[in-house]
Amino acid sequence: MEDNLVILIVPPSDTFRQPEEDLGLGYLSAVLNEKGIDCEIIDGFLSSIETEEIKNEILVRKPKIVGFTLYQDSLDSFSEIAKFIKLKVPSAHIAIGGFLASFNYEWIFSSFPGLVDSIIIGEGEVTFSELAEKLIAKEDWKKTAGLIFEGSEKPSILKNREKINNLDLLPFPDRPTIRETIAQKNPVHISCSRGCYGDCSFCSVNSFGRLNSGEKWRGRSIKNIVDEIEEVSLNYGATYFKFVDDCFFPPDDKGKRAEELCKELNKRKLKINFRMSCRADDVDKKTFRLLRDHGLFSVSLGVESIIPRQLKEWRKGTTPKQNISAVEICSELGIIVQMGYIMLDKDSTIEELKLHLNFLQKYDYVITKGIYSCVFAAEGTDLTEEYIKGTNVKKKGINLEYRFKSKAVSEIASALKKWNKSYGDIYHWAIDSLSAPKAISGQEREEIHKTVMLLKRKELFLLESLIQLYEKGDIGLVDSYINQKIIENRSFFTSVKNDLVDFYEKANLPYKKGINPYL
Ligand code: B12
Ligand code: SF4
Repeated sequence: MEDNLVILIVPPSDTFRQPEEDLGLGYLSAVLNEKGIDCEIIDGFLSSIETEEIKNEILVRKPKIVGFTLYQDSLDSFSEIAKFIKLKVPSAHIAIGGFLASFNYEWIFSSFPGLVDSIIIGEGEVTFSELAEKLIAKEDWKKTAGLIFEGSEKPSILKNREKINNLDLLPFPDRPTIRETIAQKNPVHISCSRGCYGDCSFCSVNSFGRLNSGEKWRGRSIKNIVDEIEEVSLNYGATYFKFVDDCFFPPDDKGKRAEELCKELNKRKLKINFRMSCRADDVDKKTFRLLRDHGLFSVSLGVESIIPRQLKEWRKGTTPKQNISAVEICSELGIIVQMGYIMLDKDSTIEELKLHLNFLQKYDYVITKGIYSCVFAAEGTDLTEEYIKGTNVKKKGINLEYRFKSKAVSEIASALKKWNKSYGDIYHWAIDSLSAPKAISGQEREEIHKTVMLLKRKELFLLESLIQLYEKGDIGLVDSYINQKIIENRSFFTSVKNDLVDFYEKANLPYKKGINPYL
């Protein structure tokens, strides 16, 4: 047993999503190593390391602590590895963390009895390093704030764990997979801030922030961010960056942070390409022109809807006008918009569907994640709390399923879902290079954008036809209509698939197929 060794694992995932750097574990590892505790990361997802190989590594190294980050699509590989550890290296402490673990701790303890020693709730660095120090010193770890264990009391202790207020005090994250990341043409991740000042009821980021006490939005200083960008550029030649924070801007910023960033990049003569996420009401032309001129080529924009009812119920805090203006500004500036958009919820009506359709048709050049988009009631969110009180909902594992109130909407939603199930893999493949976004040239982006538009327009035409069927009084024909369309379009999708194979080969982009567990 290596008395001082911590191994952090991203288990292999069975998913259509393409792997990217895991900054969460990178930060945990950097903090532990800084404290003199040996910490290594095995990214089974990104590095395609099979569970057998991970088990072997653990058997040979016999770590003191094994930490896992969990997603729904990696639960099987996690439980296989954890069972092996309990059998072969029983002295190792198994800790898990991240969003899924933080919101579903009761379900985890009951689904994997005896496998998990502790679950770290919320932000991990301080809690996990305290836990590791106590375990190494053989002290009682059970009173550590911010964690929970099987049989422990409900997490009133969690409230004691403060969020890290000054993020500049954190070391830069360890990046054991950076060479692979760049070779896979993935952008290098940078976390410029944590949390979001928004309060959307469906949002996991919002509820995750409430698991620990402290400020909602915390930003690193621009100097600290650019120091890291510079270091990664110089050491590894990285030029494409993904700012993974959900909201680059602090509240009431009025473009100040963007100006500061651009000034600092100029001062150091750093020429980078980057993507960021923000709210629609953070977009103004002057700021975004400046950002574009300093490398912003893509923005993940939380529009969600243009229906006042939905924006209000979801506490989005933006108006349809602000949402539309943000999309128009980005398009005018030639910035790709990866638009967060949720068309359906349990109260959706046909009239609302028509408004969505008009909007999506008018601004069809934005990238969306497929025509079937339905509000996801994630565990821990206010929306889920509210839905649970309703009668049309049932729990399936850790997911909440609900029915649509309108029969017609329900028929159309099922048809769209069926369509996405049939061809969603091709759609996802097509948008991935734009939505990740991959480190490809502007010309390649334009080329793949054309393919995405072909697919998207087909989906929008389909939605229009379904609404027309309803208006003609033929809602009963929706299912047979979609079945017919799925068959009719086989050769179209085969030809798009061939184009994608060519494109990915030409652009030298890897792509791993997988299933979408959410459809
Ligand atoms: C980049 C990203 C990805 C990347 C890389 C994933 C990764 N492994 O980091 C990719 C594109 C692959 C991805 C995929 C998915 N993602 Co994602 N992703 C993000 C994003 C934008 C940033 C992650 C990040 O780097 N954060 C910054 C770091 C510092 O924070 P962190 O990762 O949360 O880690 C901290 C804590 O969570 C905790 N922690 C995490 N793991 C562990 C483990 C241990 C042992 C301990 C002690 C602590 C700990 O400590 C860390 C340091 O404080 C987040 C949004 C967000 N705000 O985080 C969504 C997010 C995490 N993703 C999400 C989802 C849903 C997914 C997918 C399931 C989507 C899908 N439809 O398939 C897939 C899962 C596929 C998979 N198996 O990974 C959701 C999770 C929501 C939820 N309730 O579970 C988020 C929150 C987005 C959202 N707004 O809803 N994602
Ligand atoms: S603005 Fe975006 S990140 Fe912020 S709370 Fe709303 S959905 Fe979440």
